[in-house]
Amino acid sequence: MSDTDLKPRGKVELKTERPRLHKVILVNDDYSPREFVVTVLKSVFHVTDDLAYKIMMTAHRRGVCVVAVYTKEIADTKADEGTRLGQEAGHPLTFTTEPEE
Ligand code: TYC
Repeated sequence: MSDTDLKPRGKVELKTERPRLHKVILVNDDYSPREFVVTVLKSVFHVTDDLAYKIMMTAHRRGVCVVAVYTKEIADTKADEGTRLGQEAGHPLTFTTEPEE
């Protein structure tokens, strides 16, 4: 018999944690045309015209607006896609991401 007793002592708690969600944030600027921002929001985030307009106007008035929340990888991909569409059209449109609390 070995000297090492490997029997588990006490209860082992198995916790499955949900992956932390990340916010995609639309950042206001002075140059991207409003209609262009609405078009990008609709194509990348599949929101209605009405919601896209509200998100754009919130960012326009307050400086930023949370567009949606996703797992980190999807949030980063969507933020990059929106920012890239702006760059390709010559606009400084910017999306960032940050983890939810
Ligand atoms: N502020 C821009 C304008 O007046 C419109 C705009 C809104 C740009 C939201 C970016 O995230 C943005 N043309």
